[in-house]
Amino acid sequence: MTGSTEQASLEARHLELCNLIARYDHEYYALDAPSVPDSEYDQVYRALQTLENLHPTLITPDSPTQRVSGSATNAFNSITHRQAMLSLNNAFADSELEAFDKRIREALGLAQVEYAVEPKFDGLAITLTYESGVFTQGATRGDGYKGEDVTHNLRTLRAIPLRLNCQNPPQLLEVRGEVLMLKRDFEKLNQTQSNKGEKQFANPRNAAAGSLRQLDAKITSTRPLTFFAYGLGAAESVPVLSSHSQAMDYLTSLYFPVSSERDTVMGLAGLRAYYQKIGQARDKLTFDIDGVVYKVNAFNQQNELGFVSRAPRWAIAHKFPAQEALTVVEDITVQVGRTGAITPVARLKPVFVGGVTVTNATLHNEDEVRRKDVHVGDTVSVRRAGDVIPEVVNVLTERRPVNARRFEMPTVCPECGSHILKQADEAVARCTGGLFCPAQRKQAITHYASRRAMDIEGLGEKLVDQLVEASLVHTLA
Ligand code: IWH
Repeated sequence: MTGSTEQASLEARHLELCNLIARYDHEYYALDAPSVPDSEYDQVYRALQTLENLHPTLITPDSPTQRVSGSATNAFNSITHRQAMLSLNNAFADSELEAFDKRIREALGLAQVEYAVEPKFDGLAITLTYESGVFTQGATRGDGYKGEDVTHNLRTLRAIPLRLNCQNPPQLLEVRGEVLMLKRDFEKLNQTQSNKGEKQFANPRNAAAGSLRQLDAKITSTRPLTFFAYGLGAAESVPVLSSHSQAMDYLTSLYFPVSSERDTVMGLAGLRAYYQKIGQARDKLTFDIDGVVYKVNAFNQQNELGFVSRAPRWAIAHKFPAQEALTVVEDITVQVGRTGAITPVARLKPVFVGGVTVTNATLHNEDEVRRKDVHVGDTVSVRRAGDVIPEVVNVLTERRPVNARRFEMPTVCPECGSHILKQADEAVARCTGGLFCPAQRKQAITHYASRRAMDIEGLGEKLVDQLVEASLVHTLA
């Protein structure tokens, strides 16, 4: 081969590897359906690295190996958005939803309107700029008009294409979406942070925000962030798109992840059914959401409706009950479990969270009380997700009153007076009373009689409590 044909075939091989990795990233992050195991992905990635090491002139700025850039900066530059990133009006009650639909039907003079519907990600709104198909800039929403330049950090997210998957790319395309951390990745990150003796994040949103606002993109690249697109900003020479759902299909074709829960529905009844459906699926989703978003689907109808002050008249965010709220710890007591495990419990000033009024939150064990540094009198953030026992997420130490009281683990069981012992290899302390302890006895009997054990009809918690308290039952036999 002559020099130039050899160069051409190396370039072709380079492009082939880059495109293959871009496709694998899309399958993994956008479709949630990788076509190859991670080991194969790794092998292709290493092949690309080897090729670039042998022939550094092949390296392009949008090669997957170039996601992490050189050195750290000391500040983020301010960026003015080409098109403002406006906020959405919120609806909390069904009556507000009804009013939204009514306003729209009356303004459009229609009996029923088609809506595009999607979960509202609880992440950070960003905008991505692509010029001639190449990712050139990424910024936070900021105040909606000006945001911060976080391009270097966003480049490290494999969910964000460095080049649009498209033959004739638009001259300009702004993609709006949300950076977030999946719940399982957040749990893992907190575990690693704790192993390294570093700070814990309160929730996936805070973890995503902290990771995105790192001055060193190398740190961001180690954080498991992902991205979902939900709209377009400024656009030049894009194909004709006549609805939000078409725009989302277009973004998918370019390799952007868009929510797989997105849908279109007809009228108020469709909105209500979708709200119910996503509300029920909320805890099973892999990411946190704080509601659902409804948009009039047809762009010509959106244009007819226009804006009121700073928000579109054609869209609304229908919120779910918050899963976290602030309240005060009025006391810390302990509960005795079926096997004697002593669990510290925060007694709270009643607070409405996750759709119910919560008065207790588990503190798990003594180590956890120390780690979270919970005192009686503290203002704490409490989380209740689904049917899981409410828990204290963190303490707002700056609000700690001077007379706050430190929790001391009792040395004797509050139920039976037996010694409480903590085995060196266990996190939990236990009451040593065994079935002599009425708390343990009640739970042992209830457990024995329960559906999944002996299934003794009628012998539930209430009856067992009465039998034990009246000293009528001392042993299972
Ligand atoms: C070694 N992953 O980020 C290794 N299978 O198509 C390589 C890649 C990944 C892990 C570990 C967890 C994750 C996999 C794919 C695509 C992108 C990606 C894939």
